[in-house]
Amino acid sequence: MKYRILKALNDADGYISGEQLSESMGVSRTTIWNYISLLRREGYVIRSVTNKGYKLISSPDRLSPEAVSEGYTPSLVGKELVILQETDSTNEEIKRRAAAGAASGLVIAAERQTMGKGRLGRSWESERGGLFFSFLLRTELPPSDVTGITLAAGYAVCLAVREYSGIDARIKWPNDIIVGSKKLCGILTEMSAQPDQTEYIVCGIGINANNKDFPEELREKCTSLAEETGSETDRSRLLGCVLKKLDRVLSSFMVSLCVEDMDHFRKLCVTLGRRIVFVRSKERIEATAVDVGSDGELIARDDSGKEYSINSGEVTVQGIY
Ligand code: BT5
Repeated sequence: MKYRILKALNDADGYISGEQLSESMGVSRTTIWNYISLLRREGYVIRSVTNKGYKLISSPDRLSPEAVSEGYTPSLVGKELVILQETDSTNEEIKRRAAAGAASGLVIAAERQTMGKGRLGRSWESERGGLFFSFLLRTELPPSDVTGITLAAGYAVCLAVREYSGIDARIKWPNDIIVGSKKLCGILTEMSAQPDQTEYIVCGIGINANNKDFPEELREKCTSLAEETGSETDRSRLLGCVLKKLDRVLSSFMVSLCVEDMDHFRKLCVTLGRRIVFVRSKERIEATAVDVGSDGELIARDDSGKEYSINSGEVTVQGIY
């Protein structure tokens, strides 16, 4: 009932009367009033004016499972959703629960991480206002067949951010999401596997949403939705949007993205056509990124025309952080 009232307030173009609300919900006006009081206690600012009714002025910046799942029935990612106030790292939390038998599709989001992780032992700034979550996928495919999941996850996040905010978010291969030349989102994929069989994959996503006070050393190279749009992000709605895209992209994921998604990925990938630097057998190589192969590998060509296929590791892209 609370969420139906909230939705009606959200959808209303201006004020909505107590009478309208009680009629459409089939409850008394006193019940409506009690729920309005409850919502106010939870941080929603709702104005009430005699003879006009109620108007939602603002919502608290808090993740709500009901708001995340609104209008979306997951077939895979998000079948179970857990929201924590604080954890060390949502990837670690998923790994603990995976070891205890958690099912594929579990999503864990946290309002704050005390030890947010990047790749290669780096850390991820995880102050309140950001969106931090991870999902669990169980598969028995060989590890070599699931490497494209990281690419698919970055693609899904990029689509969701573009749809939610309208900003020109792009992908820096394999899966950083950037705006202009600054990083908006990072993705960390980890897996538990035998040489020939995967047990599970944990994919963790950090999106800078309403967090904008970054430490000095990061200010020049990262950005947030708050900075880019000049307005507050409804993080529950954004998370719902990302989960929906992930669910669609990963439900049809068979070793690689489908052809249409792969073509779209290439269009959104800022790395293509740029000069890059990477290391191969301890040698530093400069080349131009020319394509992304169907398994997600980056294809680069050096000035002598020699082609390289890059599957992982660090790639520096000229002009981007
Ligand atoms: C990543 O690593 O980009 C992967 C980040 C994954 C974070 C998510 S949050 C949910 C889940 N739980 C976790 O513990 N992790 C995942 P990498 O490419 O190594 O980038 C790390 C580098 O990005 C750092 O060394 C900083 O330079 C920079 N950085 C740190 N925090 C940042 C932030 N909030 N926004 C932009 N850049 C940041």
